[in-house]
Amino acid sequence: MKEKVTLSYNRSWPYLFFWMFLLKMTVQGQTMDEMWDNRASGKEHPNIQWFKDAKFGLFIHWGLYSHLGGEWKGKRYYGSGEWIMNRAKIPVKEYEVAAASFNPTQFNADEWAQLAKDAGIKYVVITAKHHEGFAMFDSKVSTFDIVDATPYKRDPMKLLADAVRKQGMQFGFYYSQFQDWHDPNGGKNTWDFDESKKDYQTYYRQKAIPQLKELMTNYGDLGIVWFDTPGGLTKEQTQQFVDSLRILQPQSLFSSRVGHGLGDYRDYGDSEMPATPIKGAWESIYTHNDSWGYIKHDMNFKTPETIIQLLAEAASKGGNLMLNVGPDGSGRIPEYSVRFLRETGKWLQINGESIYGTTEGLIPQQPWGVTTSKPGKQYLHVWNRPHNGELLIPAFNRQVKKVYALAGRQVLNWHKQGNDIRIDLPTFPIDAKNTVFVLEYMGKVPTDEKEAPLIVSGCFDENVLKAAFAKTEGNAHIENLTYSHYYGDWKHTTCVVGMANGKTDKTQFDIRITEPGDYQIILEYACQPESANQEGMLSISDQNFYFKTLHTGSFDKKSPLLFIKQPVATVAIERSGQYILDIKPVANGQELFKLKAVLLKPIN
Ligand code: FHN
Repeated sequence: MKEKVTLSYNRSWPYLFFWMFLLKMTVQGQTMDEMWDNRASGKEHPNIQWFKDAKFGLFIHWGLYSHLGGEWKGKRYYGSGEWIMNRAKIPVKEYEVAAASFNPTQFNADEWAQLAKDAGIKYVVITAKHHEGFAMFDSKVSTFDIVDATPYKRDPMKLLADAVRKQGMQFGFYYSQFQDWHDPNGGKNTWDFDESKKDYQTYYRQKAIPQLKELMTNYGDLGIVWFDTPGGLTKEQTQQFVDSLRILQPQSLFSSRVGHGLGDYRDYGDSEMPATPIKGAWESIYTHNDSWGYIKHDMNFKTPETIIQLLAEAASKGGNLMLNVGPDGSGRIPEYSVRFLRETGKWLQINGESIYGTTEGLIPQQPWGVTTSKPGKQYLHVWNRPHNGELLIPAFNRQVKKVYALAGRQVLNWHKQGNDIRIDLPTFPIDAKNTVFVLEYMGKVPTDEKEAPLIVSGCFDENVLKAAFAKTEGNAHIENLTYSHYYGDWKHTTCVVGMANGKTDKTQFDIRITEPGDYQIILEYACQPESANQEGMLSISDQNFYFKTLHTGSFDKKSPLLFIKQPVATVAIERSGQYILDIKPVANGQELFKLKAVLLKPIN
């Protein structure tokens, strides 16, 4: 998509836009990486520490779209309910009519803030204006807002900002700075307005900036201003845009989607978790069901266990989780969001020490779970209990002082075996969501231990070697594939791709098998039609195993990427120790497959 941008100097905005001349330019079509700009400025914001410590945020998508609930003229829409105006191509005039019956009388700011508090949330970010262009606050810039255009007539943002701060949490606004489907000059409404005739600068000058100024002036201290889907500005213009807003609230953090690498912290793609630890402040954002905005027929909610494990995973990689809820048009948060958030809060009440204020774990991801750190402590988040009740901390060459359960502080026996630590676990329910143990130690843990081999153990039903941890040769390389099921419900899968040449291309996993025995080896992959029916070879422990690829489907961003789990070998491992498992095409041909993982299952 091409965006035509006309820049014009305006005397009334001297420090905003130093555009001295009438200038015309074209901004190249946006890629997804630009829409989801995840680059931060690299300069540490003086107020970043609260954000780094917070770990758990609540995202709220609430707008006029919530009133429609994913349905328009009797048709149900799936995925991204906040995009209904765009997807149903609802003309501005018709969309405006919906506001006349939007009356969220059930909205109770104190209840929302109490829920966030109970859930263990540390910051709340709500959509003040989404792409639909409707302001959920009292704006003097446009009458298309909740006070002027609806029977509700009050400003819920004011009430929520106060209630959230009263509970001791940080408060922030989401603002769609470029896409505005209501404004003739705003980005991306192509069904009412001719994109080539738009003057984005007029839109920024007349709507986005004045509204952002309202938000940054009338609602107290904002912890965050969460920009989204940047567009229509060059880097210099974005810098001026940022500078003009920073003056109002220098302590506010700006999300990376302000664009051009000028944010204060990194936001990953929607529902994306980085595969490995990341330095600097960052956040993963996830929907609770399959949509950001309320959809009445979307009941696919993530369970408390999934939320807790996502939270621990983000913390183990050094980042935050901001989980979204989509309240309905009456102002109620969906019941499952309420319940599952409270469940998460109960877990955090006991285990919060292992999440808040932590930094990335120093022990690489294990078959049992992940770790988070505080000085002299490793928090061991155990998701999978080893069958023999002995937790292996591989190659931990530090002086261990003490190991105990975080809940109840029960001290545990442990012993050293070579460089490994082996901890005797107490019994805990097999379905526990995340049981945390604390390992206290002396001395520094060098970060190069992250290079340690992946553990494969006979004490778990399944050991997953993820593509992100593979070493690749030749044309083989690691790629993050992004696709959606419905619409905007993005999925991200890291795969090894590009293995096509039998002589040069290879994927290798360095593993350490801790229990000898028989293992079944399974390849998890997606395979396009042209890749199917090719021969590949897997080698381990001086044995070669041949297999043929099976067709699963084509890769296309707009549909599910289907993965098959294909058993390809049974192997006897005589001794515990280090092994290399590699996979390559037998001959030259098409890409062998998109390899997501290799699974090793002990055979008892
Ligand atoms: O288009 C929006 C979408 O509706 C939602 O607000 C998400 C949240 O990160 N941001 C945009 C797409 O990435």
